Amino acid sequence: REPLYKQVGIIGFPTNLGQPNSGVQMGPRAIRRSGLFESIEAMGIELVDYGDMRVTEVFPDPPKFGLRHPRTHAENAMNISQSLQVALNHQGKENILFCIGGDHSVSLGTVHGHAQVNKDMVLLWIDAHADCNTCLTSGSGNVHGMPLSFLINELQEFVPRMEEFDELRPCISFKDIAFIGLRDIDPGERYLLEKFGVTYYGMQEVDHLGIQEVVRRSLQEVNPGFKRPIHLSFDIDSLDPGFAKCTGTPVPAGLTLREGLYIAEEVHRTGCLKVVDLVEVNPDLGDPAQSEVTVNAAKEVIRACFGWQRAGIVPSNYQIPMPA
Ligand code: B3U
Ligand code: MN
Ligand code: MN
Repeated sequence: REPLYKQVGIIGFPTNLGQPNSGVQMGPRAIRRSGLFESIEAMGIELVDYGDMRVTEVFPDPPKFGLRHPRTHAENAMNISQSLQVALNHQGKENILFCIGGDHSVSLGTVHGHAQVNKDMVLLWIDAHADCNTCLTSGSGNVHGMPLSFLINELQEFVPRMEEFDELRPCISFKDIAFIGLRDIDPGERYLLEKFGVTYYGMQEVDHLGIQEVVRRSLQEVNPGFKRPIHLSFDIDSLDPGFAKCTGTPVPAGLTLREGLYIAEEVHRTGCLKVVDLVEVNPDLGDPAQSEVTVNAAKEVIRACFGWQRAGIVPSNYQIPMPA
């Protein structure tokens, strides 16, 4: 089978101020060294590496409404959005772009940027957490648990105005988002998910229905007929800590690597997958063996997104050896 994509783009966003642990800014570097590029080459797909965007830290930057580093996040999000729009316009619509974090605050910029280019995009959020806290419902003040509150139209009445974020207009509706893998949801988040009748499949639903049905329903609900571009935001902490220990907030009883790969493979198969975030890999947490397991899981999810098959692939230049 011919690959669906001619070109894979990669862009690194080494943020870490969306959460308290240092090390997550090393995600792009670790994932670039994981053997990912060899897989891209083996499939005969062209790689365009846009490098890492420079992340800035603004001083002074006291919390607002409990939200830590508001000016820093607003500025980085606008820069991420811009970089992503430039890369997407450069790549052309038929290709796929990977955004490597960094913590999940990067999606504040990536989803915003993607929505400017593909106005009708839908969003799949694969995560242990719902990341839709407002700064008022958040118990932590960490922006990696809040990116969706700035992006979702319906949530704006619950978010206090912060002039720093004025340019970051909301760009997506709850009905265009499906969540999979949730198992650590804060009360305010659960309230909002219920209030707006959001499509979400927590681990209880994954156990009840099976991953196949969960993915089928998620796609059917947000993207019937596979007509709209898909943004897949994959937080590595959606996976069980047995497969991804090296992340800031691991939560037990998560997706197996097989379930994670199945999601990526099925979303790939729709032909609509345009942008993928792979976030929250922190190679500095845990021991070196766990770090390797986590980075490898990220690599496997990424390559499933661009069409790598677990049954193996035939490299584009493969020649079958023949007897003389
Ligand atoms: N919901 C909690 C915890 C959390 C969110 N995202 C991650 N952890 N990775 C919060 O801080 O908002
Ligand atoms: Mn997340
Ligand atoms: Mn998470």
